[in-house]
Amino acid sequence: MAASGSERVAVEKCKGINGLDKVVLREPRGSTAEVYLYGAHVTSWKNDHGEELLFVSSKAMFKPPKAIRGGIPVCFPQFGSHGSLEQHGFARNRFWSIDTDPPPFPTNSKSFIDLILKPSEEDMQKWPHSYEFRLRVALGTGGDLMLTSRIRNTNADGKPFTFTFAYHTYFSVSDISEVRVEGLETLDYLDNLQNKERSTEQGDALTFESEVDKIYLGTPTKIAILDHEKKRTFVLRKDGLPDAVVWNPWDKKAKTMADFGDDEYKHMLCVEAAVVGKPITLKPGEEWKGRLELSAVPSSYCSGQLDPQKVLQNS
Ligand code: TA6
Repeated sequence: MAASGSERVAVEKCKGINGLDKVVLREPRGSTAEVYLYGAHVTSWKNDHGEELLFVSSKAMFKPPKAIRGGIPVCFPQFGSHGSLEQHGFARNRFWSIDTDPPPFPTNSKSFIDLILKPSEEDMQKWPHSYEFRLRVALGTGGDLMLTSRIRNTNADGKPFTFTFAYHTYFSVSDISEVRVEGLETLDYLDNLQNKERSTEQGDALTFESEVDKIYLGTPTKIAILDHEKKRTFVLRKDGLPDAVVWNPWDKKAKTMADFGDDEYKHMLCVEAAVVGKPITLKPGEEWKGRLELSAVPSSYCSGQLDPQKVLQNS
């Protein structure tokens, strides 16, 4: 029965693009989020004005085995080309299930879904390890989006395994040349455009005027993305995810991507909570937890003088 205006269903299972299963989360004040079981992929996060906060390409293919271009792909058990597996691992192009019996995990949100991924025979050929990957996607009161991953080593042969990981978040921005990122100043990074060469970031906020593909090591747990035009600040909080990747393909790379529009680089920025520099190793029975919390707050911004500390402190 379709929900009436007043009666908002907090968690709705339905069909999305190409008939793929998805779950819609609704929060009483109006925020929403959408998650596809294909890749446990968040493809939409809207505030209580119905404004979309995540970027999804108009050319995104909702067709396995291609990963969905945009939203929040989950990179596991390998980030990028940091290993012998396919780029960004295989979790983002697998069908996940709804976890009907998750271990206790208290939350004060009513709008959440638990998803689970276990290895298939095919995966075991590529990555010979048993694991349980549980992902909870939740909408908090006030519309914050929370993703919590719990990965457990269930190998019966006593073998540990090692992995890297990222929430590859595509933020929707008004104009990339007007965006600043606060919290990564003076940090060391690996430059993916310079053969992963290690360098140190300059002292000011990041701004964007060309292709960028950097892995910042050992970042603060809070990073701010300020969208000047929209007077909006995304605050990214992370736990168990020491690194952060910043990516924008800019014009040339954009033209080489079939599932990405030539000018779409102007309206997106990836800032990804990640574990890359120091991969995680789990012995059988051990569990790792990685949590991401995203908020979108009005920027206390006026006439060119940004006070990063105020943004990071107040939010
Ligand atoms: O996170 C940045 C990055 O690793 C870039 O190197 C770029 O390749 C991007 O991910 C997108 O990767 P994809 O495999 O989704 O095309």
